[in-house]
Amino acid sequence: MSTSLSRYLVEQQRAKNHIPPELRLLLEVVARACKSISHAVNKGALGGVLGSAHSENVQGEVQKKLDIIANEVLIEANEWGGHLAAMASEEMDSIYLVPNRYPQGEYLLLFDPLDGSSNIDVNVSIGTIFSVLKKTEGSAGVSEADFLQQGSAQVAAGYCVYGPQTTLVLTVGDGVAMFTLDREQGSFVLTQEDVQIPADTQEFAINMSNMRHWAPPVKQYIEDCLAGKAGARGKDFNMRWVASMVADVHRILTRGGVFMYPWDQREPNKPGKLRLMYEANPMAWLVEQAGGAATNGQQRILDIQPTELHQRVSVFLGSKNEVQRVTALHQAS
Ligand code: P6P
Repeated sequence: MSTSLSRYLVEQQRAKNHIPPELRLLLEVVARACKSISHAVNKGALGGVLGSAHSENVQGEVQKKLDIIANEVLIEANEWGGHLAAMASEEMDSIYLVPNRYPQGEYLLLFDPLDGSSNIDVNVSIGTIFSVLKKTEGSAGVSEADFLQQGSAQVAAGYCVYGPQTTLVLTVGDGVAMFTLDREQGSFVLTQEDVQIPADTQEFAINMSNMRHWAPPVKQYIEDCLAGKAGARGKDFNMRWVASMVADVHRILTRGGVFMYPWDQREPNKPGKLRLMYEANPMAWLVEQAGGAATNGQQRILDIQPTELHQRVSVFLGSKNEVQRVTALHQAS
């Protein structure tokens, strides 16, 4: 008898008293929204959903039609349920308060509705990343300040990768579980539990075209990897770069590896490209829950105290021993 996402969450709530009913409901709604997004993504050109929306998001990036569709699906699915106080999205400048016509809840939902959207039009895996926080106890109303919590305060985090399979990957603090969408039943089915990332790896993920812009510790780490068996590492390395964080992180959760998006001198005032609140934090928690590590080169990502909703961060995550090695190179520089 296969285990559905709903049954897994009920067991997490009942057997382990791990998640309250409101959080279980929220996660089931997010999963349903991801199913709808998967359906829209899978239509591709047949659904008229490819290409640019000819608008820009808060990051100044041109939005794809599917970026906006995915954002709207998540807002509409989650605003009426009574479990949320507000939402935040890569695609929206400010937080989205649950309209007064609906009951307010205690949870805050943050998401990148469709990460990797440069891959949409070329049919390469993309995904939805989400993070759940609780509103500050007793605070009246809700503001952006309620969202500015360390990643260690997350109560749930996950992503849904829209690839050859549509797979939802989730943690509520009790390890990482993977659920594959059974399109005939229309439900997510548990296909892996207690995901573990090997502590060592021979595979790194970074956009090598930026090498001349990196800081010395990153250059040193990658040069050692490229030197292979004859070099300091004494082993050969392979490289992967999908340019879709969800796809690269899914590979690392599945077989190990190290993912890096470091600071570079092209935009020296930006700590990195990826966003802390709805990309790095949820991925960092998932990776740590699977026995891996995640730092910004200096400190644990989950310990970073946010100051802005859309702030960016350098990211080094994956196989623990590799993350520790590249982090030690930064700390020694
Ligand atoms: P580059 C996608 O746009 C994204 O935010 C991540 O999903 C991905 O890892 C990264 O940017 C790719 O960046 O500079 O290689 O295109």
